[in-house]
Amino acid sequence: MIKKIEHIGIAVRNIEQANDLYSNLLGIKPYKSEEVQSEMVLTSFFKTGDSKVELLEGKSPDCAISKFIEKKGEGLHHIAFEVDDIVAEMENLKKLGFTLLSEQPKRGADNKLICFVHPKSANGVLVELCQEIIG
Ligand code: CMX
Repeated sequence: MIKKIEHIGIAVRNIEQANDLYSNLLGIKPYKSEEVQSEMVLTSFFKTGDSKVELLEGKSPDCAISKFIEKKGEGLHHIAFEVDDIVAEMENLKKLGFTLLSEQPKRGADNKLICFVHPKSANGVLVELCQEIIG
């Protein structure tokens, strides 16, 4: 079951500059910065009430974020929904005809198991499912 919007991902060219900009915009500092090797991205997170804003900078020209910026420019990249049971939700969405980008959940930033739904099967929006890793 979908619990809430966990975060919104924003693709940026320079995360240091974007951190300053979003710190000014939101009036808070990022609570975490993290490199996710598997996705080749640098990330930082801002708490905005119950949800978060994630900034993402690509670490290599052929990673998803760099390709996205090359094609569309900086901006909204994905929307992430928190779920209780990511495996069950993946099965459910698969049965409903959505295209998942991995067969198994992967380890993502901010202590989460994650899985993406292809934007072509979700009205042009890259959707992420995420589940907090406990322990
Ligand atoms: N939102 C909406 N549409 C997107 C998109 C996005 N974030 N990324 C790509 N697309 C669109 C492209 O515009 C393109 O559309 P057209 O065919 O109409 O031009 C289509 O999807 C295919 O795009 P592509 O450039 O050919 O890129 P790929 O097929 O190589 O990859 C995708 C697209 C979504 C499968 C890939 O970006 C992916 O696997 N994403 C999930 C992983 C990810 O985004 N990781 C970074 C974040 C990690 C984190 O949060 O920690």
